Amino acid sequence: MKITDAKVFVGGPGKNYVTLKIMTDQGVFGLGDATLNNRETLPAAYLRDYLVPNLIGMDPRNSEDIWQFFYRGAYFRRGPIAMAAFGAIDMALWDIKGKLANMPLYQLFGGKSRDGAMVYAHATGADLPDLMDSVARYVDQGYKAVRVQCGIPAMPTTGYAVPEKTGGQGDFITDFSGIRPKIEIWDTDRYLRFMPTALAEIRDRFGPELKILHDVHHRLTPREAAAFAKEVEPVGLFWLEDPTPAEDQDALRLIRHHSTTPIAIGEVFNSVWDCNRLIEDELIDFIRIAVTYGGGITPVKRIVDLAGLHHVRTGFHGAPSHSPISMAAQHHLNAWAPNFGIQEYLVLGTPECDALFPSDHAMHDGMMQVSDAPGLGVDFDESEAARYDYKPGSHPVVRLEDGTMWHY
Ligand code: GCO
Ligand code: MG
Repeated sequence: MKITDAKVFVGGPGKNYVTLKIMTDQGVFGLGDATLNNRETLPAAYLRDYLVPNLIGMDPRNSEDIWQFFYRGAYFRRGPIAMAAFGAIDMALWDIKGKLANMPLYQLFGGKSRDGAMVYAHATGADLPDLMDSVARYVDQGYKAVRVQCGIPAMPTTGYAVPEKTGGQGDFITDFSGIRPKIEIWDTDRYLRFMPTALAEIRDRFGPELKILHDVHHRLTPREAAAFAKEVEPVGLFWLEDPTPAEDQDALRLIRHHSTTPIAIGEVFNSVWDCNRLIEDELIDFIRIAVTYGGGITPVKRIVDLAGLHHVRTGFHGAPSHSPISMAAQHHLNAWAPNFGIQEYLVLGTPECDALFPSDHAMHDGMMQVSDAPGLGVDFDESEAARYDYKPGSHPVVRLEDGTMWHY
């Protein structure tokens, strides 16, 4: 069996999804996602210029050897651009494998460990009453878990992932007006004075059953994060995410020594070598790596197994930047993983997105039900894809009030 061709598409409804389609001499094709938010053209170019020409002629069933060939063969290892490109190939090869076996991928991993996988939604508010309304809407829809982000009083600009105005909806991260980013102003003291009380009020209003998550988005120092994690212990958070910039694996030790609040880290990781100490030293509770820029199913499944040895559960990244293809890969891992924790999930389900990526994966009452279709269980409509082009966009960047650059 041979790979005969592979095509890369960039575009989508309100997103620049990077979609890889690998064709074979037996008519079976596989799909992969290489979307790297706001840097989408780079994994696409890596695929087109270097990887696809090497793929042609390879046996698509040898997904392990192909992964090693690209990873080891690159010589300069790791990094989100390369790993997103390898990830797309790996997903597509697993998709082909599942279609050849006529089985959904979770069966190839070891079958189902649960009926549905719990997801969390993003509740956001320009201020606390606005956030309460947003949480209530998700609770009414049956969600069991919500991530809560709120505008901070007296902060000079809107904060991370919150709407500018009350009732605002949507993706507050990418600004498609061009590649020059907007600037957000951050003040840690104002955040630390406000957020613990806000979290306590959310717990009071919604009671003990709701799983409440909060994303600090890398903005605190280890000492500040330790104090914050300790202060919010009575709220009983499901997790506190990215309390510090995640490159410094040892920083987590200070937080761990001062608090029992569960910690989730990893959405910016792309290798086991970014998180092996965090896992082996049991400094985190949830690993957030994504199948896309974690290099695909092959390496991420190994991270899940390592995590399972150390009481670390999964909480794969599921920001709207991931296409339904990599989300499907995660749905299959979530159905299988003995140490599954939760899945971040934003309803992509616009009619346009469903038309581009038809699938039977379905969300009911805050639980994801994995599709039983062979492979990943997602299709890609090329005639729909022809409607979209790449649109330049950017994340905001963050500065302190005196102009110092800070972590986004
Ligand atoms: C999350 C993340 C994202 C990131 C985004 C960056 O927890 O979902 O923090 O929203 O900001 O993926 O591209
Ligand atoms: Mg996050």
